[in-house]
Parts: sequence; structure tokens; C-alpha cells
Amino acid sequence: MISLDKITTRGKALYLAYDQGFEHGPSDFNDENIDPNFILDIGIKSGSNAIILQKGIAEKYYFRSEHAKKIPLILKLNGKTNLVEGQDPYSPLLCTVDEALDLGAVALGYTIYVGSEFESKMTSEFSSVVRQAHEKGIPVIGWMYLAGKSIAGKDKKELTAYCARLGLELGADIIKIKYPGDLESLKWAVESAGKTKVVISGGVKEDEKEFLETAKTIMETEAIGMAVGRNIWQNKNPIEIAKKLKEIIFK
Ligand code: FBP
Repeated sequence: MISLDKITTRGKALYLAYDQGFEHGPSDFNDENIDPNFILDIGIKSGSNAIILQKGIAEKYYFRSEHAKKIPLILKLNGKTNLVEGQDPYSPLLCTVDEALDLGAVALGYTIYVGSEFESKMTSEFSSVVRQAHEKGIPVIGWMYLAGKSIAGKDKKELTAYCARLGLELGADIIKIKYPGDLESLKWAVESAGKTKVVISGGVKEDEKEFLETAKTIMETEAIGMAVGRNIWQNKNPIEIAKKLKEIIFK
């Protein structure tokens, strides 16, 4: 088994996600949180387990900086913009395992759009990443996100569990899935992931109280934690909400 010690605390984790500038464009940002240093500071001051960055930001703001000594890096190896419409999504591999390790990454992330017509390209790239990373003892996190025409109208509970199972079968050490909307569905997904650990993504910014209630529900399952972006760094008090989340996750 690949060790998760560098990116977990007593088996639990809160990751600060900051790849939205790539996935959604700067429309997610304001004058403060458009600055990667602002986000790194939140990650460090809140004691998050790791920060998730694409390679360009990692190279210019993390590599050989003071930050690198204070918060571990999860390098996101693939990505896509939201500008291309009318076709199922494909997220190409943009950074190699070696490049990520040279930038100081202690874990790697890769999105698979499960259900997309390009799914097989992504499962194939993901498998290759897992092979190379595991040779070096590095954990891989699979962002297992449902997408594509073929999943329309299908049962969310079963689809989410399918994403989770696929992560296990592909050799992911951790999978990151979206909250399927209720406790029972999430429990089934976590069970389907077997020995692969599960973290839940944050999603669009919500009312703080509701978001923290959802986090409590999530932690009633065997999920090990969350990977959150906008619900932390779009909050007026990002460090405080990250600390509240930590209380829920690590209690
Ligand atoms: P958020 O907490 O901001 O949703 O970040 C988690 C994340 O998985 C990011 O890593 C990624 O950029 C984003 O969600 C993708 O969100 P969406 O599927 O809504 O485009």
C-alpha cells in the first residue's frame, strides 16, 4: 500500500483546491483570491493538509518558495477549460509525473470524466500515471466526476458508487467525488471504493451554515475528509471557515 502519511493527519484530510482558474476562468475570483499567494497563506494558516495546484502556479508561486516548507503540494496533472461546448469533456494530461515531483509534489491528482465518450482516454492516462507514481511511492488522487450525454437520467446513487468503484479498480489511492446529495448514497459510494480512501469536493459557494451541515453529514460516513476551494477562499473569513471544517473532519 502507498503511504498517505504526507497528506493526512491521523487518517483524515482537508485539502485546499485552487485549480478553478483553469477549470472555470477568473470569474470565480475577486481582487484578493486571484492572487495565489493569498490562497497559499490560507492553506498554511488554516493548517490544511495540502494545496492543490496546476503546474504553472506551482512553478511560479510554490517551487523553491517559503510556502513549500509549510504546506504539501498535490499537483493536478490534467485540466480543461469550460469554454468548449457541445461535446463530452476530455481533460488531457498536461504535466508528467517527473515534472510534478520536480516541483515538490507529494501526491498527484487527475480528473476522469466518468461517462464521457472520452472516458477510455482518461482511464488509460490515469492508469499510466498510477503506474509511474506507484513506482516512486507517490499517491494518486482520482477526481472521479460524472459527465457526458450517456449518463443523463441515470440513477445518481448508482452512478456515484460506480465512480468510486472505478477509482478502486484503477488503483487510485484516494478518490475525490461530488456529494451525491444524501447520506445513504454517499455511504454506498464509500463502501464501493473499498480500500481506496474517499474525499468529497466542495462545489459552488453555499451558505456557510448549510455547507458545514453537509460536511457533518459527510463525516458520518467513512470518507476521510474533503477537498474544498470556493467554499473556503470565497468566504469572507477563509481561515476561520477552514478551521471550522477541520473541527468537523478531525474531531
Ligand atoms: P471547489 O470546492 O471549488 O468545487 O473545488 C473542488 C474542485 O474539484 C476543483 O478541484 C475543480 O476545479 C472544481 O471543483 C471543479 O468544479 P466543477 O466540476 O463545478 O467545474
